Amino acid sequence: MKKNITVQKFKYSHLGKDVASIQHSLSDSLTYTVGKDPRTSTARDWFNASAHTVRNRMMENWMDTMRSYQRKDPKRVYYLSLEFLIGRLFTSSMINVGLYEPFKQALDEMGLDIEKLKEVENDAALGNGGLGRLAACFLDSLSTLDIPAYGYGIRYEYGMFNQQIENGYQVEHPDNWLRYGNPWEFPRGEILFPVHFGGRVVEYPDEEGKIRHHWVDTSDVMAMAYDTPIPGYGTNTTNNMRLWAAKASRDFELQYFNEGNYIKAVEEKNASENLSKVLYPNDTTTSGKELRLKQQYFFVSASLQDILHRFFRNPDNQVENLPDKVAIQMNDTHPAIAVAEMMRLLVDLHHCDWDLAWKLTTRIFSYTNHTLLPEALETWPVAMFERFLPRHLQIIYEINHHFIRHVSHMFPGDMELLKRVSIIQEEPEKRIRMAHLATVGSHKINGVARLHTELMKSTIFADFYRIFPEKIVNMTNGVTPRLWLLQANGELSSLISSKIGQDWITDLSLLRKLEPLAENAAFQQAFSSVKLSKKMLLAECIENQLGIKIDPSTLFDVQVKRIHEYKRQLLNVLHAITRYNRIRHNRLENPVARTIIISGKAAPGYATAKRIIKLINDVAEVINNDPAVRGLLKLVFLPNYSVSNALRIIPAADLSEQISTAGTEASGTGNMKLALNGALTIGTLDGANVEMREEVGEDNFFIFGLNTDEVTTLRRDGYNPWDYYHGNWELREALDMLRDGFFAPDDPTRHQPLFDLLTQQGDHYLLLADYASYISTQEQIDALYRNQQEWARKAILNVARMGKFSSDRTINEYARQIWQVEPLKT
Ligand code: 26Q
Repeated sequence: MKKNITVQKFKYSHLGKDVASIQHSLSDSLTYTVGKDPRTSTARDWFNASAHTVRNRMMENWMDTMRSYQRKDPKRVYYLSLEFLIGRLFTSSMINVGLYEPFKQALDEMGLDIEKLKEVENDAALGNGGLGRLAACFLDSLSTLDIPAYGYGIRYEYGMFNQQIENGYQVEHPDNWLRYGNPWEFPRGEILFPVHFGGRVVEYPDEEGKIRHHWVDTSDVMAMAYDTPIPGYGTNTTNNMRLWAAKASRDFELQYFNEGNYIKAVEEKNASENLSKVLYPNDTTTSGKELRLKQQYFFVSASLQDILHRFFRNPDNQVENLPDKVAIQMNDTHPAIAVAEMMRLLVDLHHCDWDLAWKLTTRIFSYTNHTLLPEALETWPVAMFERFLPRHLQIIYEINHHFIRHVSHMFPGDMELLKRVSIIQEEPEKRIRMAHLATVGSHKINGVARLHTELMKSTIFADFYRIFPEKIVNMTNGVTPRLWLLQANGELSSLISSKIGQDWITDLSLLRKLEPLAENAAFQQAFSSVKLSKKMLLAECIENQLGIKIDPSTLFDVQVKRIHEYKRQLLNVLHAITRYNRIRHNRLENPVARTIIISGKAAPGYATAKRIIKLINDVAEVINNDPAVRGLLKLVFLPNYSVSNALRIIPAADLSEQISTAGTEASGTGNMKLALNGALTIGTLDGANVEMREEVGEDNFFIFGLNTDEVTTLRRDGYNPWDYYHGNWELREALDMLRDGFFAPDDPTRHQPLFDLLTQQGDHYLLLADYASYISTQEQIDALYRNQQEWARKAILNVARMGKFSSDRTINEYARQIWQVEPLKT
């Protein structure tokens, strides 16, 4: 860390937010920052000038916030996440600092179209899906609520891959999002921490004869900070998201001098910088790759060094007070190595004794669980730890030793219990269970919806619930209304504000004031025409992109999320096929025209998910080109689901598909975004659907299928998908079409593996068991759609009753019940 220089004369510009000041800054930025002549400037040049103009107007608040944190040294929250799925920042930043309207006008007057400039920006797609987007929504809420907070993560050079569809198949392309630079980040060349790997541990006695540990002969990588300001909405608080990039340490250059092997030195330098190269695109099955574990330790180590450095900068702070100033939230187990790293820093470097260090550590940390699926629970081979985190391995063994002793005192003689809860899994190979490490090392662990938390207690964390009954708490997810309503749907936002004012933007529970308007015909009319205009925009987009014409007057039936068996996109396809059969064989009395829209990415190594994408495209090809369909059905797969695409799709949805097998979707957050934009939900009693239905009322929410208890019972009693196959001729008809290659005339066996999955292989996610209930619920939805007023009434009630699902409410709960942090106004 470099020494500061004191200056005599300094004052802020306090840049104006009026149209004239903005225009002045725009021409300054274009000339002096972008370095372009307006006569030869492109949309990208104007975007860059605009981004700088916006960014400059966040700096003073940002610095004031950081300065006030430094002066008052409040307790801070550190949100550690391998993922921040931010999306674009141009519009969000303008909205949050109150610049949007004057900025638009400034550009208008100059003859520039703000919509065109927005499209220039690449998404920061530094996340897979729900978990990453949740982290981004949380940052927005933390700033808006004036909570002293930092997001810590990795500055991946390549984010989530871009999905192209070629011949119906997913093809992945690298996301080189930084190619044209990133105007929102500030490289901090001086904020640089070494991160150690490998080497060995030596023990030595200190002056008092206590055994100490030195981790030596390591190879080091440097972590360099890149900071992005996160302004709150309507407040001065502007927090920091600090992302780490790997830089080779100088050692690599020295090696070159010492060994004279220039090429090798450069190769190794390169290899060490690979650490922050790419986001792993798996969202359920763990990759098991060494580089992934290295990424985890890399960002954890840098973040903890930074946190402790900040803590000890205040000379009044003593190590004993660490939990009074520091709360660290681990977003899933991905940063769970932080528990061992904190112990190492406290014991080996700060010479705390073990018991004190452990007390501090557990008071500081808390852990959020996002999944119950066994294949998603992270474990790492002990051998891998031995190789590059040898000291951490010792510490984990020590933690486990203390923990196991504690449990054996509580439950004497229960050896099976000890085996089950041990941080070390013994069979078939020795592995470290990261969820156990995170649980033992935290004072609170939380699920992300009430049902999910209850299932944690009764299933995968049942033993821990017995051992630490107070530890497991629920924090139902939420989404930020600034992005998912105000920005996604300016038209609906204006309509709402015209009736109830603007306070809903920071207090979403106020949407309840709309309830009486649900009965009002004029309001229903206005609401429906906003929806129609969003559907027209999406239709235009789809036609431009895919050449498919869709009719905005049809029911837009939307399923957008990662492609996974448990999310059951296949069930959606079975419905599409059934509907197609009913239409072409004239089995419908009064058909309702539908457009089924599906979007989402498959993990590149997930063969079944990729087959599902190909099937959707194959079925779409047949349905969309069969004249017998007579405009009553279209199926569209929209490529490359992303935050930006979500912002176009979600406001246009009439129906939201949340159809996971009960007990598998921890919460879901797309469900909240869609309902907030006036879509009705067809869903199972899973994740947050349960609480959404409770809020909006069962008459306004379409539930179908088995609940979690029924799922458990059916599986226990022996589920046989063939019973359903033989018991329902329409289901059999649809499945046989898969088996017989109806949708793959060029390769009739192509969809057989999917048929087999749902039949011979036991249909693990119980699609066939839920099929009949799903289809009949879809019929009820058709019936309701025929009555447009009634539909609008229910949709309005959904919007009015979504208040609970603001991430502001979620963050307030975390702040009070887990972090014990207070807001601090700047
Ligand atoms: C783990 C190890 C190695 C490589 C990758 C991963 C990995 C990465 C991302 C594992 C899981 C994820 C993401 C999980 C996720 O997005 N879960 C979702 O979290 C949402 C927010 O809580 C919930 O709403 C969803 O229900 C849940 O599926």
